[in-house]
Amino acid sequence: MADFRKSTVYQIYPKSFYDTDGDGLGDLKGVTAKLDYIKELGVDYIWLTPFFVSPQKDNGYDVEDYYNIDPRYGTMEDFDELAKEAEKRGIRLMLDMVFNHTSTRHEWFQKALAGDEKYKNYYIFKKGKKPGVPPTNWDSKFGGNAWEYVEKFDEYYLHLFDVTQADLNWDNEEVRKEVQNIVKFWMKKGVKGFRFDVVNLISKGIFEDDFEGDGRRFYTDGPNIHKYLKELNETTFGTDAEIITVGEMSSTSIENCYQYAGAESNELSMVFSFHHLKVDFMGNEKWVLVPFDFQKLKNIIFEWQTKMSQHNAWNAVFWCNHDQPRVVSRFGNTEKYWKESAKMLATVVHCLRGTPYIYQGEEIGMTNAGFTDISQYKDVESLNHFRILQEKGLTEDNAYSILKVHSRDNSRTPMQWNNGENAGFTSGTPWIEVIKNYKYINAESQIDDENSVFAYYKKLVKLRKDEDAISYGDFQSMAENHKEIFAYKRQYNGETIIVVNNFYGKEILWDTEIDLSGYKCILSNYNDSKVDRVLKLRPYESIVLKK
Ligand code: TEU
Repeated sequence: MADFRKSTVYQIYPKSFYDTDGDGLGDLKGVTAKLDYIKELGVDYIWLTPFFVSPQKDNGYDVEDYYNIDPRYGTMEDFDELAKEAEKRGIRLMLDMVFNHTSTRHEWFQKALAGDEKYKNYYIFKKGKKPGVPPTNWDSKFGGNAWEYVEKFDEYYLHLFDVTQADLNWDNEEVRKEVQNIVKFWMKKGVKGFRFDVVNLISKGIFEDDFEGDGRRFYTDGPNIHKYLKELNETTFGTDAEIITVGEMSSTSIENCYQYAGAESNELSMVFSFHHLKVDFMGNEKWVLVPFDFQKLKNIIFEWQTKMSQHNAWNAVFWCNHDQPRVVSRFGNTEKYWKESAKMLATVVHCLRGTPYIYQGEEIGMTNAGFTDISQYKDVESLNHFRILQEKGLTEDNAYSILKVHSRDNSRTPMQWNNGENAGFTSGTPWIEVIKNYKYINAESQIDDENSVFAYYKKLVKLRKDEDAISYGDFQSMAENHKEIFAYKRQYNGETIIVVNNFYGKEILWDTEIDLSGYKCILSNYNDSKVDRVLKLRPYESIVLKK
C-alpha cells in the first residue's frame, strides 16, 4: 500500500474540472480523460468531491442518494471506468462522504415528512421553545437560524448548513447502520480512501441557547464523537489496512484531534483543521475585511505541527480546497511575484509533517475569480451572505469587496487547461465563469516548462517520496517571531532538512545563527540560491537545505 506519510492527495471538484459532453458541467469521464495529467504530477490519491445524486443546492454536499451517480456527472459505468483507469496508473480514489446531513430530497427525509416515525427519528426534530420560537438560537453556517419549522408536526428540524441539508440523528443506531452500509458499498467497488465531511459535528450535545457564540460549542466535537468514529472504523474501513481516511474537522480542538488522528486510536488516518485559515477573519467571523495576521498564521501552524507530532497524530496539510479562496491571491502576490509566491507557498506546506493536499488548479497557480457582479456568483453561502451583509447595513459595494475576498466561488471556477475557448474546460457554456487570466495561467503552457509552478509542485511531490526527513521527521519551528520569514526544521535518522521562506515581496537578510557549511540546497524557487550563515532572501524566495 502507498504509505500515506509519503503520499500526496490531489483534490478534484468534478463540476469544474473537465467537461466531456458540452453541457458546461464537468463530469466523471472528464476526470478519466485527465488521469495522465494527474499521473504526471506524481500524486497518489485523488479525492473527488461528491458526485452522488443531489439537487446540487450545495454542489453535491446535499446528497439525495448515496448509492448512485448524479446523471449530471455520468453513470456508474463511468465511475467503474474511472476506478479501473486510475488503478492502472497507480492512483487511488478517495470519496467524499457527507454524513452529517442529507438533502431534504433524500428518501429518508421525504418519509419523515410524510409522518413515518422510523424516519423522523433519522433526523433531529424538536418542539419550539414557544410558538414561533425555534428550539435554540443557533445560527446556520450559511446564514439565518439553524432550525426550520414544519407546520404539519408543529416542530422544527435542525440544519447546521442550508435549509435543504437536514442534520442526521447519529444517536439513532439505525442511522449509523445505514452509514456503515454506504461505506461498505463503496469499499466493495475498490475505493481506498474516504474523506468525511464535517464529521466532528455528527454527535450533538445539549440543545441550549448560545449567548456567547453561534451555537457551535454545543455540537462541535460532541459527547459521542469518538465512540461513533471508532465504531465506523471497526465496522467498515478499519477492516482494510490499505484504506486511508481524513476527517474534515470544523472548529475543532487540537486535543480532540490527537484522538481523531492518533496512530493508536482506531479512528481516522488524519484530520483537516482550519484554524490557520481564519487568520484573515475576525474571530469566527469570515464576512469581514481584515489583512491576514502572519504571526498568528505561524503560531497556529507551529503549534499544530509540534503538538500533533508529540501525540503521534497525523495532520492533513493544505492551503486550498473548494471552500477556500486561492492561496496565491490570499497570502501571495498575483502581480509582480505571481510565480515566486505560488512556489513559496507550496514549499511551506509540502515540507511540513503531514499529508499534503493539492486542490485542482493550485498546481498551476490559479487565482481568485475577481467577480464583480452577483450574477457571477453561484455558491449558496455567498448568495445568502451578500443579502445578509446588506441587511446589516453594508453598502452593496462593501458587500462586493468582502465577497471578492472570501467567497467560496473563488476556487470553484473552471480548471484552466489551455488558452483556447473557455480555457479548454468545455465546448459549451461553463456553469460558472472562467477567469480571464487563463490566457497566461493554464496547464498546457506549464507542463513542459521546467520553471513552471506545475514543475515545482512535481518536484515537491517527489521530494516527499525521496526524503525521509520530510515524510517521517520530527518538526521544529525556527525564527518564530520574525516578521517576514516562515522557517522550520525537520529531522530524521541523523538527517536534517531546513526550510526557509521569505513570505513577502522585499529582499531581506537573515542570520540563521547556524553553521550551514555542511548543508546543500536541494530545492529553491530561484535558480541560484546561495547557502550562507546569513541568508540573503529575495522576494518570496524559498530554500530547502539538507545535511
Ligand atoms: O464544509 C464545512 C464547513 O463548515 C466550511 O468549509 C464552510 O463551507 C465554511 O466554513 C463556511 O464559511 C463542508 C464542505 O467542504 C462544504 O463544501 C459544504 O458546503 C459543507 O461541508 C456542508 O456539507
